[in-house]
Amino acid sequence: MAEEVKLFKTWSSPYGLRAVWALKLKGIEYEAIDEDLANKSSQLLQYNPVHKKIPVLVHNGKPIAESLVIVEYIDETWKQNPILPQDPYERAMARFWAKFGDDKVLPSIWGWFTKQGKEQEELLQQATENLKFLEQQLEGKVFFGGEKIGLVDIALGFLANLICILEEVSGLELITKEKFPLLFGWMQNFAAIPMIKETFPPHEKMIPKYVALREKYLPPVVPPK
Ligand SMILES: N[C@@H](CCC(=O)N[C@@H](CS)C(=O)NCC(=O)O)C(=O)O
Repeated sequence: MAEEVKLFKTWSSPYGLRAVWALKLKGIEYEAIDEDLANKSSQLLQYNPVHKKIPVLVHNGKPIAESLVIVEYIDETWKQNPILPQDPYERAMARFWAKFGDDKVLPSIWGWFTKQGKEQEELLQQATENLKFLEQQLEGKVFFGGEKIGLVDIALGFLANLICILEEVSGLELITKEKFPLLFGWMQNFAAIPMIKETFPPHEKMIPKYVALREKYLPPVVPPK
């Protein structure tokens, strides 16, 4: 029986990209359905009634939500090109660092991008501390997964696309070659993989999107009296 694989995503979502990368790594054909999150489809609401978010993978009619859950499902369903390590301890560590990306790295970077003044300085400190942990994880490795990309690379891959956009829009620097040589090199290596590069949302569309997002979240500037 032909497999039915559908992926509900958006053109720009870093979470959606995780599922795209996992499917591509496995060589699985799928139908991509780009959602308008301002006007969610009834199918999305039916498939992910709990969070009402993308991505959702639908495999032979069965929906799976949450990007990291989807990536693990893909890895367990199609065995070629493993994403998670075989060793139980290494698997646990990969899950730990992937979760660290969502729990700590992403919120601190988002805060740094959308705040100003003292609050922003504090978030920069938090983000720097988190990024230092990632830098340590890359010692002696090309990718977080070693010689090949794995779960942590897929979980954090959004950094390779998004950081330069956040830096350009804010006019600030976050991940420089001087401060984070290994992470900087990893971003370049990851972004250079043809299968990854071709999926990155276009820079010229991302810039206005993130300019608008920053304006939405930044507090209004009060003119001095
Ligand atoms: N933890 C979720 C986060 C997914 C997520 O935040 N998706 C956003 C798009 S980037 C979304 O669908 N937002 C719609 C909403 O919040 O209404 C995952 O890893 O899949």
